[in-house]
Amino acid sequence: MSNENFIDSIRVFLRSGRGGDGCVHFYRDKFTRKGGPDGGDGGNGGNIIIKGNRNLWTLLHLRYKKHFFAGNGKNGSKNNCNGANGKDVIIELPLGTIAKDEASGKILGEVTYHDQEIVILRGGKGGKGNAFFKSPTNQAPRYAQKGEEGKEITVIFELKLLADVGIIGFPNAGKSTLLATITAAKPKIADYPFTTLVPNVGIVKVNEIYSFVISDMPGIIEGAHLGKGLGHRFLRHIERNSILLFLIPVTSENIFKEYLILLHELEMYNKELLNKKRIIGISKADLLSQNEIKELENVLSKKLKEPFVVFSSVSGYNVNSLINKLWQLLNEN
Ligand SMILES: Nc1nc2c(ncn2[C@@H]2O[C@H](COP(=O)(O)OP(=O)(O)OP(=O)(O)O)[C@@H](O)[C@H]2O)c(=O)[nH]1
Ligand SMILES: [Mg+2]
Repeated sequence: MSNENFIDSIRVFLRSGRGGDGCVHFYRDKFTRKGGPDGGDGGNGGNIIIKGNRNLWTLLHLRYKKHFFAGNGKNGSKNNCNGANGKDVIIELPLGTIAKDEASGKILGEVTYHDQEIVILRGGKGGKGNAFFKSPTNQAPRYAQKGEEGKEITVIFELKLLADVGIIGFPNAGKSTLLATITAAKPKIADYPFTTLVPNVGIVKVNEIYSFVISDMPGIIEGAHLGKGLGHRFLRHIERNSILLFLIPVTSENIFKEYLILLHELEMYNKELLNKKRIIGISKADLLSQNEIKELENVLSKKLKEPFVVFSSVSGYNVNSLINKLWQLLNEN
């Protein structure tokens, strides 16, 4: 995937509930042989509802659940008892997801804020019981309404993915290798600078339900904001990332200096980039011994205000802890 934002889309089959039938019944007891009509109404069929959830970032959680059936309404009964409504189905979606009717292409709804609920397919209405039809001219109606059928549609959920996390670093820092390690993306990786020419995007699965989007980009070098190297052309992409992951390899001659150069380049390009949440990944930890890693961590924790993780894409060391930190950062306000 060579585009920095791409469309995640999923096709689902939806069926709303059938409405319950109205009931035909006349009141009877020991003393009343010919009571009035008391048949209750049928319950409404369940609706299919979409709901915004700010903790979802992709549609991955729907990959294996493609059919949604809402419950049917119960029939009305005697004593003016109305049938219960059918159970609604609530489908949680990331903010920004659009629901489209596949057949007509019509947009049925778009979730834009947390907990927003939109009914995209109504259940059938429950039928009225015979009590409802009683009138001065017809005191004993012998009929009731049937419940309405549920409806069936195929819907496409579409989400334009913007990378939530952008990986930034000098050429050869291991940005694309990290992307390839934690997502299914297959970016080109090589031991020469400027292997990556355009950003690559991938989805990181945090667990069965949650995932987020990450992208690498061409390496940034000193003077990038003046047009040196390639990175400047893509700096505008990171304006849309909510977290910046700075990648600096343990082989760097001076980790702090490298970090400051990267920060300076971003600042010169657009000061506001420095307001974004930052985390620092120290890559290629497999090139150090456990003792060296401990020492490095000690130094870093004294000098850095930002969260950091020393990790290795090659050995897998601390990769999960990096993913968890990114997830945490992404979800804190
Ligand atoms: N030992 C070790 N080597 C790594 C690791 N990650 C990446 N490398 C190597 O570092 C070199 C550069 O890796 P890339 O992932 O292409 O680096 P990049 O930051 O994407 O580079 P550009 O696209 O050129 O900016 C390759 O030879 C990788 O095999 C790691 O965790 N350990
Ligand atoms: Mg690369």
